[in-house]
Amino acid sequence: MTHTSSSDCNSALIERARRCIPGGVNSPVRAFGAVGGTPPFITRAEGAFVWDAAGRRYTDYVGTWGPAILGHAHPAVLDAVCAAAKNGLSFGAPTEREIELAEESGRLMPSMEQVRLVSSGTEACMSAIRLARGATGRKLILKFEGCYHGHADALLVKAGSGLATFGQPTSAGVPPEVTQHTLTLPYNGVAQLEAAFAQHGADIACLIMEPIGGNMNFVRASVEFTRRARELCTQHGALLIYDEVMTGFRVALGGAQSVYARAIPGFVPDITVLGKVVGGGMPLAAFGGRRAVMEQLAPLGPVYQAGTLSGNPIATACGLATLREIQREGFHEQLAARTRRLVDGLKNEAARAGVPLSADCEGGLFGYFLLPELPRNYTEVARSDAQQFARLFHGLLARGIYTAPSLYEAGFVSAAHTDADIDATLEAAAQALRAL
Ligand code: HOZ
Repeated sequence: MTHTSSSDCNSALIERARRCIPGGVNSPVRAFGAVGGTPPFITRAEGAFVWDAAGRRYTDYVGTWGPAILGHAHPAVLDAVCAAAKNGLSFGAPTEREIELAEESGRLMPSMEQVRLVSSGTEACMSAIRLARGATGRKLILKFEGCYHGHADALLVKAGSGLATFGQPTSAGVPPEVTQHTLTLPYNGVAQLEAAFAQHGADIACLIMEPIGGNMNFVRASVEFTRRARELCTQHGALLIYDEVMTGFRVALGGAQSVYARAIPGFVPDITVLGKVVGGGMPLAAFGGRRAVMEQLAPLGPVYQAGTLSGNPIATACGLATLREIQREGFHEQLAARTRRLVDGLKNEAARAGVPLSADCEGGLFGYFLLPELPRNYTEVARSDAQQFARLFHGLLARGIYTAPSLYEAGFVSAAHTDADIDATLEAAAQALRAL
């Protein structure tokens, strides 16, 4: 069945939303600014599908931007959330489930001897940076172009999707004094990384990186780049912060750090940042690392960090139920196989349609580019033809396939996507690619 993306219902809603919410949305990429048209207003989600206000069903590859690894409204997760809600919504006091979630996360990612729970990826990254600065007594932060670590002031420099999509290299409202201690380098640039440490090594508090750049679509850090990042941090006494908000529990049960540890024996970050899957769809994120570093946090240490909703009982119930489900035998193998089937299929269909397309995936995370070769950094991603991407996006949406409305965003497959769903997606993609 063919759909149109701008139904009367959705158009009426976005017009109404624009009157009372800036741009009509509560997070910029949802406004479809980069692709044009009207965003579907979602009324319901179940399994691999979302439904809009006009009652149209879409196969969903946004997956609420990552948390929905089990698919939407998984029964075991819903049961856990409803049971928790009956006992109260928020206590602002310690609960046993916080311990369970910290223990479980640390068991799956042993680099995290201790874990602190917060409410969003932005908060987790911001707190991890403060911790690294407090623990090292240094000021400089090293980050990479196209990597997004939330919207804390000091991190809004060349930060990929959202900013990239809207052509803002940084944000208004952030004084230069606030970002003067943030050094930004090209992703995968080993020589530039070495030069930065040679020049500033003694002042660098931390290097923060996405192991797979998921806010410039899907760009892998090379093994050599990751190895050098680890070695240089160790050599110069800087902390390596691995932002696994997108990759954590999604690309593998042990996160991207377990994937890179296969190629770099003994590889571990100093601090890991988690979000999305760890909260299963509720506002929950975390950061964790070695005990000696984590114990710099208040109330034990001098680095202050706090939150009324941190470790919220509903969010921890949701996260725990999700983490338990993804530990079922063969979960990630099957998820990876489905994602691979999608990515290989897209490449085949593009080749048949004569459209240059490259694509990559790891576990349940994927990306595709209207470029003949996979890009290695933000500059190469930005060579994509944004208009052609928008046409492909709308070709898919009109055929009931909901993908990220920006060429700088990654895609997400869930355990609820069946082979038949993937095949139907590929059939829609074949038509949309031929129509380009
Ligand atoms: N930060 C997300 C993009 N990488 C957007 C989240 C949203 O709009 O929900």
